[in-house]
Amino acid sequence: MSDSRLSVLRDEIDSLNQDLLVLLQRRAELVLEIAKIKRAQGLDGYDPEREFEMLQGLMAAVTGAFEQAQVKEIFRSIFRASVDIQDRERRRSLRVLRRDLVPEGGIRVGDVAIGAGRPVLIAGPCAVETPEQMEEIASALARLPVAKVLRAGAFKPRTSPHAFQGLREEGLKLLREAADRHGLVTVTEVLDTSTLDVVAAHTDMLQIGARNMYNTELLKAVGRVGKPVLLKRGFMATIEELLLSAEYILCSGSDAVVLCERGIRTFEPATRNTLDIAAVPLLKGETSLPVIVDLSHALGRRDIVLPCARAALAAGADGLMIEVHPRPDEALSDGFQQLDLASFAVLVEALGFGVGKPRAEVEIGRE
Ligand code: PRE
Ligand code: MN
Repeated sequence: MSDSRLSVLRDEIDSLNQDLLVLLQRRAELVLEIAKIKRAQGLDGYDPEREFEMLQGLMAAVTGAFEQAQVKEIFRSIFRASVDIQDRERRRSLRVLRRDLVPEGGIRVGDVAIGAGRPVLIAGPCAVETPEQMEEIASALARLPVAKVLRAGAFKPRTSPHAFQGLREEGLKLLREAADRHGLVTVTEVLDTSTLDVVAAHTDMLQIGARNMYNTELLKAVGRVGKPVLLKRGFMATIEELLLSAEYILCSGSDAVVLCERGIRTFEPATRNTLDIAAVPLLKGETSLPVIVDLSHALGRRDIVLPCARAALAAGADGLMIEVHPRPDEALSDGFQQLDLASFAVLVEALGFGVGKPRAEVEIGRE
């Protein structure tokens, strides 16, 4: 074949490529139009039946050098790419990815602003146990010169049904009373829709625990309450799944969601979970919602809370959650990971939260 014939043929191929490209892009526009209609009807982008029908039609029409199997393969990849662009459009329309979700002043929990530039401290015992315990913690927390939220569980989702399950409504009252005496705002976990009203009546912020991150009915119900929500990442959840759980809340009427990295389950036994520090900048890159780090549940030990807290803040966390108890050894749950009040005060100061110079080498809770 002469060089001039080759270049004529290639010119024709080039021209066909351009035509195919125009046709493919026209096809893609139609796919996106179809996608809009399907989304409005609550249908998935992927439609195997429709793909099957189209392939049947095409197979019946196959003539020429490409055999049926090859034509099938070519069109299958067009269908895959079409599903991909539908997914991309769907993702773009997610509320959780909007950059204007959170106002300048951050998410307000009473007078505390989360995500407004200054890191917030969420601290308190694993569980509400006694009025005295709550008083000791609330008064210590109130003295700290930092934006803070008092946390404590009243309904406890324990691994074993034989473990302490929390003081329930009585616990909610004790948390509220301790916070009110010291002008603090509160966050506590809501376990299910049946106790949502009573929990919401007693707390300023509702926490969805790691175990409930996939509980879509609960996510929708907390969204409807209208109070700020602290959404913890499930210990088997991807970052994408956490964002979609937040999307449930955002689509149910609440814009005030704070995300919480609390460690994921890996093969490493040295910590209770593996703190996924990378999740902090990754989440913050995707969403404008504030991101906090729960060090106590991620680590399950108190001796490395300080360096990991530093890492969380350096990674851009909008706040830290730390469990603290006046006598951790007597705690009814998670005693091994809670800091005592003295260690907690040292830690807060070392992080530069408190007054005085940050201390470089403090050993927290080393026995
Ligand atoms: C289309 C895209 C993905 C579906 O799996 C099936 C068909 C296509 O590319 O033709 C379009 C479409 O979404 C549809 O017809 O419902
Ligand atoms: Mn706990």
